Amino acid sequence: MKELQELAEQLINGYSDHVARLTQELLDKGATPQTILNEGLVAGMTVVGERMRSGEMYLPEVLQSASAMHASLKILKPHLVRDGVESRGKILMGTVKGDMHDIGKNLVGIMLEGAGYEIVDLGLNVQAQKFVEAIQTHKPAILGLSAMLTTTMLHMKTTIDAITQAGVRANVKILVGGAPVSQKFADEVGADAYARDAVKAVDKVKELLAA
Ligand code: B1M
Repeated sequence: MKELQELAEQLINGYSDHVARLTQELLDKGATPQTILNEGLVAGMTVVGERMRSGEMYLPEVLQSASAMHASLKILKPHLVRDGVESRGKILMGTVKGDMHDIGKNLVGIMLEGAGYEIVDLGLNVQAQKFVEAIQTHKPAILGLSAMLTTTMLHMKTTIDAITQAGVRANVKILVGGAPVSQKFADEVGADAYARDAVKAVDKVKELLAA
């Protein structure tokens, strides 16, 4: 679809207004939210990542693309989330300390909300102690940790260690994800599960709660 390609291009250009308008137009034309997400937004963000790495795009431009992605996700969210579903369990989420990436984590949260789970989102750059306190306060069934940098992913271990030291590790199952994270890394840091993307995250949460 030509509009999906245009959506990806406008996202790369960082034009939030155009991205929002195109998202609505695609929905009106019957495109599914998943198609818009994967073939428009994620496709565009992949190019942004490549250009960032090669030095063709700088941080301010990448931030504009991120804002454009947020503008589209705001419109897509009600279509990804089912209304009036009784909560199937509480999930605490956050991006670990030092990490300012939240688009992927937000997407995982939206998909989990759509699958009927209640989300408590601590945001980004979350200190280990804040996760510990939130587990004690909210008593979630699952904690979802996100990291996008090879440096910050190490804070997944710091966070899990802090949770263990606080004596609440047995109260919560831990799911980890983010571009540099792998099943091997999840095993090394003592997580209960790893998910490659938002769709897999929903599957893993279902498996963890059934276990
Ligand atoms: Co950053 N950045 N960034 N960045 N950024 C990456 C991650 C990078 C790969 C770009 C590159 O060099 N090619 C690179 C990391 C290299 C590395 O460590 N291996 C990088 C870098 C280097 C940096 C800075 C250090 C740049 C600098 O300052 N010189 C800096 C670090 C800041 C910090 O965190 N301390 C930085 C900053 C930023 C912005 C703030 C400008 C912005 C983030 C804005 C925001 O999120 N609000 C940004 C962006 C946008 C990106 C890229 C371009 C896009 C990330 C994204 O949103 N992708 C990214 C390159 C790329 O990934 N293509 C890049 C779309 C999103 C839907 O996918 O986040 O992968 P993703 O989430 C997926 C899965 O990973 C998974 O499911 C999601 C949905 O399917 N997932 C989970 C994620 N969390 C999960 C949790 C789960 C389960 C699955 O369970 C709980």
